Amino acid sequence: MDYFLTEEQQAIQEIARQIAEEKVVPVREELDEKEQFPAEIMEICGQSDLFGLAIPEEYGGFGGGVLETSLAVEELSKACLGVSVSFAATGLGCYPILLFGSDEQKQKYLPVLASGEQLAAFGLTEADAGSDAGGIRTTATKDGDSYILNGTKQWITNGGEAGIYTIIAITDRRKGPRGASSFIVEKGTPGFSFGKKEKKMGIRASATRELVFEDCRIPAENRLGREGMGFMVAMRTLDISRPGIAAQGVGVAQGALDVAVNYARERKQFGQTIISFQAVQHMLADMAIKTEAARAVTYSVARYIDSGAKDFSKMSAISKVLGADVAMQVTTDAVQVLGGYGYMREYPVEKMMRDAKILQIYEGTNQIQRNVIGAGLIKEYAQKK
Ligand code: COS
Repeated sequence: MDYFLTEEQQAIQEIARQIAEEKVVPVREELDEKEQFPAEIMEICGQSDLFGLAIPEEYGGFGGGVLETSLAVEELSKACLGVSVSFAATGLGCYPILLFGSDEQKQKYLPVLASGEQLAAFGLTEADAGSDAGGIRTTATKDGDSYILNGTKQWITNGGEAGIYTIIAITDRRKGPRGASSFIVEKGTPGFSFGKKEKKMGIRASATRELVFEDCRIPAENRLGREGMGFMVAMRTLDISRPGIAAQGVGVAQGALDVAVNYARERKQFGQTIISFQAVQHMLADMAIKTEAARAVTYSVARYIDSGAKDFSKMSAISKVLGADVAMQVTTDAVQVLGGYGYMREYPVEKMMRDAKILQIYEGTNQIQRNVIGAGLIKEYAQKK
């Protein structure tokens, strides 16, 4: 299927595919088993300029957008979601700076993120504020030319590994979500520490930690946008990053489909390869239908955002739901096609199935996405009247 990618976009795909096949596939099982952060692979992604794909050229990036990032994420995800999310989380942490940073903030932080010298992370979620992102309690109290941060962020991807963190904290509790603001916090700032690494069902190569702020003083110039814009910063960041989750879904689904088709071509039962049975062919066909549909929607939404569209919350959520659900269904079916072998660690599909589950949960559960889609429908149909 030709998606009319430019030569540059095809080159990005090829670079990411090569890293995935040569550097990720050989170690993915070990990274998963040992829960080991893929630091060397992140360095290779940096050397290959993949971290700068969505960063403008004037700040040391490639000047692409959501589509270029999605292409790289998809290729890495075919091999290992734990690796691809470690890569993609830097993009998530970077978007608040890209979208709302001043020129000085962009000059200071984007070049080191584009080169991969530093990784980034995004800190919104707290123990009591997951889906209800407006319920965060971490505070940022103004004190002269500084803000003092107190509170704990939970389940932060790249926590401890990243050098640069974009954090949402409350500056005025009385105003609810309108009282939140966004800040850049650097690793090593006194009063900023990390909790233990979480033990997870899947994406075990990625690092998930608490971010702990105890009277952590940061310069007021680290605030992104105006006071009170923090919830909007978070929502806009998630709107633009969610097609990346869809791309993770497309990648892991394709990876699982590849394993399932190749296995079915080799595995013999009742004197013939199991792919010759219509029951198996139909399963593989359904897996292919879903994967291709999710890919088409992901690329379309990415292109729509890159075209300069202003209101893309609904389409972004649609791509995320579809990509995540397809990934869960296709990886589960891949395990089924491989039968008992699929359930064993000797084949990669059981890991793919464990990894895929998070896609329906993080960056907004698929239930929250449906709320966003529903709100979008209500708004659109009200405007049509
Ligand atoms: N872009 C810009 N502004 C947005 C927005 C968006 N996509 N979504 C909401 N807002 C604004 C609203 O317009 C509203 O502004 P006003 O107060 O000026 O009217 C404000 O933000 C609050 O919006 P709303 O009332 O819709 O907020 P809710 O508390 O109902 O929450 C959801 C909305 C559930 C969509 C939000 O909390 C959410 O996305 N939750 C999931 C969080 C998530 O993805 N977590 C993953 C962790 S990060 S990896």
